[in-house]
Amino acid sequence: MNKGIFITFEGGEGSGKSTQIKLLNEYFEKKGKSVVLTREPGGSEGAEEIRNLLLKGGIDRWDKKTEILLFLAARRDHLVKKVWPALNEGKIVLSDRFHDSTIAYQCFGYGYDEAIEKDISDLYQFISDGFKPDLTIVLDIEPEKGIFRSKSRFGNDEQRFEQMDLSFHQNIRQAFLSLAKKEPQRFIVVNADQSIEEIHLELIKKLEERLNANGARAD
Ligand code: T5A
Repeated sequence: MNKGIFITFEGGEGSGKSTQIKLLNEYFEKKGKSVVLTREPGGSEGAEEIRNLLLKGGIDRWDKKTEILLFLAARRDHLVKKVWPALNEGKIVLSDRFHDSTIAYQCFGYGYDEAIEKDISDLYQFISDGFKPDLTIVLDIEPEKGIFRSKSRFGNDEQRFEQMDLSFHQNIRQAFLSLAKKEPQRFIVVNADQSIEEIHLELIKKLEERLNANGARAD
């Protein structure tokens, strides 16, 4: 099991995850690596259907617990149908968001809730048997700047979470930073308030150092 490398990207809205994933994909492909790009919510056929339910519509479309169950159902389908098969074939899987987003958004976004955190942790164990990413890259940027970038894009109708107020997004930023502090061996934090090229270079440098240290060289 898990001969490949599973790398997840996390961060607030518009922090540049999709942009950096594409650049990292090109970087790995130049080295002859076989890479799978994916995202959450979504990534598999069934999970993409659930994505539409989650990201479109008004803020109050779902109550808190229904929302969590939908994210976790989508994650299970994504793991079973796409992530685990690719890892078993020795591929590098790059995912735009994964379970840390559920902890940050559903557990800290609306204000920290200890009971919800415990429930999310139990549900995650149920759907994943404790499986975790090998590495998680957090693109860190002030929420105002990220949301501005995200909203300037044309034709994006998946804005359910972007409509939340600023304190929601500030809670999320702090949540990602504290998750990174708790698990420094899994997380890499990159300053996302730089040019696209500068972020890419910082990311590659930190990633290579970490992969070498973990004995999982990517060259
Ligand atoms: N969610 C998700 C949960 O609540 N719980 C969960 O468990 C999960 C998995 C996903 C939403 O669902 C929530 C979180 C999200 O609200 P999404 O559409 O996938 O929705 O939203 P995001 O992941 O936030 O994706 P975005 O596309 O909005 O942001 P990205 O991918 O971080 O940013 P990117 O690369 O698309 O860039 C945004 C814009 O900025 C430009 C790009 O060209 C683009 O126009 N840009 C830069 N501009 C200047 N300088 C830079 N360095 C730039 N980098 C990119």
